[in-house]
Amino acid sequence: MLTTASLEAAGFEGVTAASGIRFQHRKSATSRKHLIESVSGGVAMLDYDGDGRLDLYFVNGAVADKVLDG
Ligand SMILES: [Ca+2]
Repeated sequence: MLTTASLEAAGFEGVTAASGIRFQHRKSATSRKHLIESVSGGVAMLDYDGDGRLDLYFVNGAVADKVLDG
């Protein structure tokens, strides 16, 4: 299991708080196991605005019934 201590020992440094990122992944897994429930989150890094610096695009989960109902 990865811990903060083991990551720091491997040379990684936590910079999330200092970067201002406030993302928390939320999923809404149900017993129906719709794809969007079980594979719901992720992040993409791309230069969306063409300024030469990577931008982050986060995707979160959703309750499938709300999505299916429109
Ligand atoms: Ca950019």
